[in-house]
Amino acid sequence: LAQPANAKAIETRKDVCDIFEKLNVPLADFLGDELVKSSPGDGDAICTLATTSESQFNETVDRAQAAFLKWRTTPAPLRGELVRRFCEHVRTHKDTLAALVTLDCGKTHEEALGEVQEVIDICDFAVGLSRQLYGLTIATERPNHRMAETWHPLGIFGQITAFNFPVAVWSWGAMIALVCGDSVIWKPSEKTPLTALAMNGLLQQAISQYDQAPDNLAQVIIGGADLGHMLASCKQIPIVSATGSCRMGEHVSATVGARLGRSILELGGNNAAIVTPEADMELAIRGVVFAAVGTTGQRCTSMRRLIIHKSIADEFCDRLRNAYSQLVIGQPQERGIHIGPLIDEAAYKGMSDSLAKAKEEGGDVWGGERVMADSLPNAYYVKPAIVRMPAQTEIVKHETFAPILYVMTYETIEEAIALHNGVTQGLSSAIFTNNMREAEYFLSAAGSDCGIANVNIGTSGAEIGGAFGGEKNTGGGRAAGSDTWKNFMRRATNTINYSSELPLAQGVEFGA
Ligand code: UN1
Repeated sequence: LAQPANAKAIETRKDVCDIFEKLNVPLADFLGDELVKSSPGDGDAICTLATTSESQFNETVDRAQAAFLKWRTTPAPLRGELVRRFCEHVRTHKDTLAALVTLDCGKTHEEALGEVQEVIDICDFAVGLSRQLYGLTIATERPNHRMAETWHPLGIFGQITAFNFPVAVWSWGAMIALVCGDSVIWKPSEKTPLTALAMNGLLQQAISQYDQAPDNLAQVIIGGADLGHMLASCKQIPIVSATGSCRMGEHVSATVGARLGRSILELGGNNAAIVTPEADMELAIRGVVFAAVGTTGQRCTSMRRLIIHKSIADEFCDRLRNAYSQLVIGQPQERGIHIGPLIDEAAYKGMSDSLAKAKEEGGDVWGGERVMADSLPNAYYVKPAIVRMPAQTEIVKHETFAPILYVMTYETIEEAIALHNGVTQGLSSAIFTNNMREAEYFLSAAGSDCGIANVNIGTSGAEIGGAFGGEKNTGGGRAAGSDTWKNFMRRATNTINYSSELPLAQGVEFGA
C-alpha cells in the first residue's frame, strides 16, 4: 500500500460525502482505517478506507464464480440489457461522476467529463456487441458435416487499473466482459479507489434492479501491489488485464503466465510524433500541445518525444513555447484550466529527477518548475517542460509519467522512423504531414511499430471503437473496441456429422 496500514481513521470530507450521497452509493460501507485517500488537487486527506484482506479476497472470488455460473447461461442480448441500464445511471450522473474523477485523480473537469463520456461510449458499443458475438462457419472437407466455431463465456475477469483513467479503462474491459458472460473483479489503483467504489456502486444498482443479473456479478477489491499479486496468481481467474507500468506488467504477465492464465497487458508508452516540413504547422502545434500536456502528461498515450525536421525545428519550438506560455495551470475543479496537478509527490520527484538527468545528458530544459507550492504545499503543480536533446539518450527512452516533451531533430524520413522506433515501448504514435508518401510510409509495415499510428492528430485521445494497446514493452494486449471481445470468451470449434458414415479427416483410412 502507498500508505501505512492501520492509519488513523479520519472524518470523511464533506465534498466526498456529498458526491456519494448524490449517487446513492453507501460510502460508509467502504470506510475504515487502512488506506488514507488524499485529493491531488490540494493534497489533503479526504477519507480513510478499508482494504481487502486475503480471506476477503478468497470470498470475493468464490462469489464471483457463483455469479459467473448463472450469468454464462443468460442470453447475451439480455446481458447487454444490464449494460444499457448501467449506462443510464452513468448518463444521469455524468457531472457528479466527473467531479469525483477530478477529486480522485486531479484531472481537469473538462477532461473528467471526457473520461465519463468514454464510459458511456463503451457501454453503447458493448450493448450493440451483445447481439454480435459472431462465430464463423467453416467449410469442411467431409461430406454431410458442418464445422463452426462457438464463443462461450470464459469465467471471472480480474482487472487491475491505473490512477490516470480511473473509470474509462475499467469500463473498456468490464463492459465487454459483462456482455461476454464473465463476472468481474476490479482492483483499482490504491491512488484512486473512490471512483471505483462509486462506479461499481452504480453498476450494483443496475444489477439489483435487473432480475436477470446475479448478485456479485461485479465486485471491487481495495489494496496495493500485494492484492494485485493475489489476483494475478489466482487460478480461479482465467483472465487478468493490467494497465500500468511496464514493471508491474512484467510481474503480472509472469504470474498469470506461470499458471497458464490469459492476460491482457496495456503498459507504458513512450509516444512520439514526427513533424515533417510538409506539415500544417498550426495544426501540428495544437496536436502536440494537447497530447504533451493534457492530463498533465499522465496518459499512457501522452506525447513524450517530438521528432522534427531540422529545417523547421527552431521555429516550431518557439511557437510551442509560446503556446505553452498561454496554458492555464490551476486547481482541476476550476473551469478553464488546462493543466491540473500531478498525482502525488512521487510523480513530481520522478519529473524533476528526469529533468536533471536530461540536463546531464546534454538537454536544454525549458519549463518544468513547480508552481503553487506556497498556497498548496501538499499538492504538486508543474509547468510542462520542453527539452531540446542532442540525441535520443537514455532518459528519452525512459517513460516519465509527467509533462516532459523531448525534442530531437532529423534529416531524412528513414532517420525519423528509426528514432521513432528506437525505444522499448510501442503504444501510440503520430506523424504530422500533408505529404501522402510520408504518411503512408509511416503507417506501413516499415513505419511506426506502435499499436496506434495516427496522421495529423496527436498520440492521445483515442476513440473507444478501435482496439487500444501496443507492442514491445507495452505488452501486446488490446482493450476497448474492434474484436477485443474475443479475449473475454473461449472459442469452441464444433464439427457435426449428420451422415451415417464416419469419414476421417485428411482421408485417413483407419486400419487400411
Ligand atoms: C490511458 O492513459 O491509460 O487514448 C488510457 C487516450 C484515452 C485513454 C488513455 N482515450 O488518450
